[in-house]
Amino acid sequence: MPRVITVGAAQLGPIARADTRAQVVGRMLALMHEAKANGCDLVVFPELALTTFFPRWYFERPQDIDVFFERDMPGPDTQPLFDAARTLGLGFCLGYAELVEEDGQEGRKTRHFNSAITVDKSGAIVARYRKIHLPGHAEHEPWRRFQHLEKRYFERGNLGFPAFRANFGEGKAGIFGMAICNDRRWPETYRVLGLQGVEMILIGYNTPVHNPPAPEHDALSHFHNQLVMQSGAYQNGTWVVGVAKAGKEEGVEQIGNSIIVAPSGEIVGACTTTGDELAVARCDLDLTASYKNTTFNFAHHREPEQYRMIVERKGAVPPAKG
Ligand code: ING
Repeated sequence: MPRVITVGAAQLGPIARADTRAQVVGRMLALMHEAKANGCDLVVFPELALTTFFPRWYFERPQDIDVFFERDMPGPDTQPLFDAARTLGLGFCLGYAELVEEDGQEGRKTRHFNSAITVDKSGAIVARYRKIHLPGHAEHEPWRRFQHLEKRYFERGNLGFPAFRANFGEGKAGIFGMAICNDRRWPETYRVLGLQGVEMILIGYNTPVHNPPAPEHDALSHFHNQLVMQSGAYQNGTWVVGVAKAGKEEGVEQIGNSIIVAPSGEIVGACTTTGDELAVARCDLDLTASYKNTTFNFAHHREPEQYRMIVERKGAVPPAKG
């Protein structure tokens, strides 16, 4: 029996700084009910889905920053999402700002991560991921039209890129992975998951149209968004679901372009607005075998020894003589 999972890309439109968690969770619950009505087994929400994208502003005081973080997951504001998972029989992937007391090199301290969890149909958290590729900068850069201070507000993720088994109903079990926003631009993200046999990668993002360090790329923001996820899917024989926080949010235009990509690299579902919108696709996880067992049969065709030699040779090509 084919392992077909019906997936909803649950794109969110702008979230204002003044919007409460309850207001946002209400919008997410509406998308979960719509997903259920469309036969979904799993919905994917964006990165930092509970609040406005706060790294666009410079804050100094911890109390101004920590208001955007969740100390508990589920907490009182997010418990309705977990209840809905159970009552509707619908899994979800949620991106959020995670504040946690955790041991590290410097002993036990408060840690701040840009995180995502996957919750199954019973309402249980089955996997957690913490964003590794943190874009932007750490200090205030007033020359920018808006800031991108992820390197200031988050620590680099410390969980690696773990693929995990999850089950979204009878005959709907597979190997999943998560990534967050800028992670999707790096081929290593997909390959590290691909080497673990991943069959579907769940990605949320907040992507401004304008990239202050490289405004010449702005017109290509949709193209680059699709390029990286389509190539990551094809080159690793996996489904990829990319979901935006979209629209003009606190004055900053963010791309929508949420898409569901097949292991062929083809886009099989897409949002066409920049608001709250659900795109749905039936995803046959067994389709991944058509690529994993042929073109991208890593055991037969990949040459890790050759790559290792190049990596160990290190450094760029030496300058031309003379
Ligand atoms: N946002 C952006 C992203 O990687 C960015 C940052 C925008 C990088 C445009 C390059 C170009 O989609 C997050 N949150 O990572």
